[in-house]
Amino acid sequence: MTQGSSSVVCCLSVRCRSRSSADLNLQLYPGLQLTPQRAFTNHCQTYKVLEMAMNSILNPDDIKKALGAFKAADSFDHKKFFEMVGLKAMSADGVKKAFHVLDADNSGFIEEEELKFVLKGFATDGRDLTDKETKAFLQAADKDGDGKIGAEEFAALVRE
Ligand SMILES: [Ca+2]
Ligand SMILES: [Ca+2]
Repeated sequence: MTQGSSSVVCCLSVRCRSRSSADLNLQLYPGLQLTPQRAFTNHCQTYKVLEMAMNSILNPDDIKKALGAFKAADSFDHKKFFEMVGLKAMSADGVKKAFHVLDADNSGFIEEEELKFVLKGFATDGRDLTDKETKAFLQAADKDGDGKIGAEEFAALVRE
């Protein structure tokens, strides 16, 4: 997992519902070996790719435990979740990497729509957040009030 890794590795970020190739954004992730073509063969495997990327940052067992703790609708608590998955104690670099995984369309922000599916960025079987949870999560993170979560807002939130 060094920056100087010789293998060029790509993470394909494309929303499941969109088939437009214009939505394709390539992101570099150390440690992932999927080619864009292979990932795009089944664009609904996107979350699988995100999961793999997240597993290279966090401990999969911790992710599993954290997802299990918030299985019930409207039970999501971002503070406890970030602590359980190990993000709270993670280096700034690791938090940044996690942010880029969760920014599925690579726009530089986690928008409300991405936030709703944010648990799928940790594991493909992660549930969707309810509208109430999504709004509360966004409100907690969105300090500048632009309706989306930037990298710095995300970093601040996981440290809370
Ligand atoms: Ca985004
Ligand atoms: Ca914001």
